[in-house]
Amino acid sequence: MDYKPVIIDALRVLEARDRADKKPFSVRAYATVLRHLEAHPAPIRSLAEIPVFQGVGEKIKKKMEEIVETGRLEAAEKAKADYPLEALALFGGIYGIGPVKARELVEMGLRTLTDLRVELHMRPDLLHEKQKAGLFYYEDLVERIPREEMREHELLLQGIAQVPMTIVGSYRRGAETSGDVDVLLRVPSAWTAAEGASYLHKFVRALETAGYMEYVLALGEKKCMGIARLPAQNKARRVDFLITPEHEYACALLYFTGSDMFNVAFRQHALQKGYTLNEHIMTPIGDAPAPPPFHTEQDIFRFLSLQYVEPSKRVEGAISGDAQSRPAGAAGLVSVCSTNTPLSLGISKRVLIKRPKVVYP
Ligand code: TTP
Ligand code: MG
Repeated sequence: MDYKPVIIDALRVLEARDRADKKPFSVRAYATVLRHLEAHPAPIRSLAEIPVFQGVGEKIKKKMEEIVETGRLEAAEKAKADYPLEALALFGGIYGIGPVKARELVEMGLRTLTDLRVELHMRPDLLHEKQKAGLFYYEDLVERIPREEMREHELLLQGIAQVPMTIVGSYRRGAETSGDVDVLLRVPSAWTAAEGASYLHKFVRALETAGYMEYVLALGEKKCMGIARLPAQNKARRVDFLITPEHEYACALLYFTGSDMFNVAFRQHALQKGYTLNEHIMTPIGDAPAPPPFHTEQDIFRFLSLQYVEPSKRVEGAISGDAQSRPAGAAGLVSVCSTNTPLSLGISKRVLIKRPKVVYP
């Protein structure tokens, strides 16, 4: 018998358990071995056929041995019994609900959205207002937005913004569907924070008046997160607006265009050149010279001696392989001066711990 599918299932359960328990290093270890196992071409029918993977420790190896010897993994059986993983994932997928709250709901015996809605009816303080909005809009918000609809958001917003704006994220990368509408609003560098905030508040008010913005989740000086709906559409969508002064615009455009994997590889490359990079600014480390002002993304690539990568090519750093090894795919960063040596980190999406999307001001 080939135990590989049993091993994969059991390790997936443990990965999910440790994600629920917020153990990122352990999650990463399971993700690594799972990636290797999924790519492993041969069956695993005996102890001798258990493959040795680089970076996979003794503990996980023992678990694979237990499965080959007994046909099951006790820790995974126990995890399945203790952790209703589907319910945890369901509740954790509601906007505003993190792993701790999801766990609390599951421990109360709740398993489905209906359970949660009924319980909330009896105990209105079970969720705070934003979580309630997340639950209310859940069915709409889990759906991805078709590109044609994204274009309609763009047209509507351009008509109201009164400052240059760009929809970034997956839309700018040319994706056929997007999870949300990420918008950068470019304002003059001379504006004070108060002027920026005043503009943002007026803009959001105008979106409400237009019947577009339906629920404001968070509104700060520079950022607004909300739930909006196009006039003729029946689905509510997540929208994020970010005020960016002109002198930070290139860095913001690069960062929020992503993808997140591309950003990781890009920042790593900047570090090698002696700079840290975030969504606002590039900063020299030690005695590296100060960078010039960046007006465009191309300026940033050029400064770091990289060939420009079109947004549509900014996909994962490289699809698989260990952090040190694999060369980049089409999206790999290519150094202009080092005879086209790919510089991607070769980080797989699975090992990347995404920062949580939900941010409360
Ligand atoms: P997201 O909207 O989370 O991602 P996305 O637009 O690429 O994908 P989706 O269609 O699912 O919405 O974030 C926008 C960009 O912000 C993302 O492409 C890159 C950057 N970002 C990071 O670099 N790291 C992160 O952890 C997150 C959440 C975003
Ligand atoms: Mg997005």
